[in-house]
Amino acid sequence: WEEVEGFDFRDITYHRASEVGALRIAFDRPEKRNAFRPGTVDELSRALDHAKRQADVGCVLLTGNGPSEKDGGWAFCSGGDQSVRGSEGYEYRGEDESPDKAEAGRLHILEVQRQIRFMPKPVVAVVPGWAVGGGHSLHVVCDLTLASEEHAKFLQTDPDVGSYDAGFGSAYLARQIGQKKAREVFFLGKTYDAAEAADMGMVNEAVPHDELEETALEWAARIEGKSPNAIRMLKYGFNLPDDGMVGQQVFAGEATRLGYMTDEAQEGRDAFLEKRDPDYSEYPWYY
Ligand code: 1HA
Repeated sequence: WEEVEGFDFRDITYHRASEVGALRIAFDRPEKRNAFRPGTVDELSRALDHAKRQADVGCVLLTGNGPSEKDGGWAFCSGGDQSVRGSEGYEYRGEDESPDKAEAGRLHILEVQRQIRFMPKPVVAVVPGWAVGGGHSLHVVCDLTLASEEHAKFLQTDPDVGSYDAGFGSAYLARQIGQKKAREVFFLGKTYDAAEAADMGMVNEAVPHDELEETALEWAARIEGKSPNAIRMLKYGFNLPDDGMVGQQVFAGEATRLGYMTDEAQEGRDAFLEKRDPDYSEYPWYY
């Protein structure tokens, strides 16, 4: 892994694989079980935006660094940092955080969820430990989840702390594991290990902890070997039925992008620029 240049992140690390077109974004607050504060979310958002734009990258790995030096615990992400949660939502507080009033009441993690959802390449949640609350929802929204057999644990504490991801975190989870099970996750707040989560269908595979990163890279390499357009159309196709008209808009945008690449569409553009009627006679009405 090589550090991606041009960023000076505090709460995350951002690396590029040396031999595979893959990026690794990792929460880097292991002593807090990788809880995210507003600044963490901003950094994550910037990294995801950068990752989206890398034409030679086919896969993004989202993970959590560890273990904690304090107690050796592992975490993917434990959700919103409860110590900076203000009465208007999550607000900046503390020495490095901007006191800008306009930034208060922020729930920008939902924007990050949309960035992952609409990322034109797969995002894999690589879960080395706890995935809790808003951290659980992040793994739910990722395209695939790979988990540590020994240390991964999945838990929804949202209703314990008076929070609720009534969007992707619950509704999309219900698509993955069914309504009864998803309601169990939120209403009972049980902890599931990687094998249980895989049985439920919210984890793709549980692997031994020391093979986690290596397996994640193998997955990235497999994805990277495939047709970028095919993977992208499939991702947006999978999203479409659950994303309503936004899903249609994203998928249709891809259809238009591909359409623009045809001679037929270019004839329309050329005719306009040459101030003549378009001649589509060469282009069949396919059936
Ligand atoms: O639901 C949403 C949203 C919904 C809609 C829109 C936006 C949303 C944005 C966010 C969220 C949420 O994420 S709500 C859910 C917030 N997260 C939690 O309720 C999880 C709280 N943490 C825990 O339940 C546990 O810490 C744990 C199951 C993750 C781990 O337990 P463990 O292994 O026993 O460790 P523990 O000793 O509890 O934690 C280690 C250290 O990490 C503790 O600090 P220390 O006492 O050593 O100083 C602990 O306080 C800290 N820590 C863990 N999680 C958080 C945290 N500190 C702040 N915030 C945390 N989330």
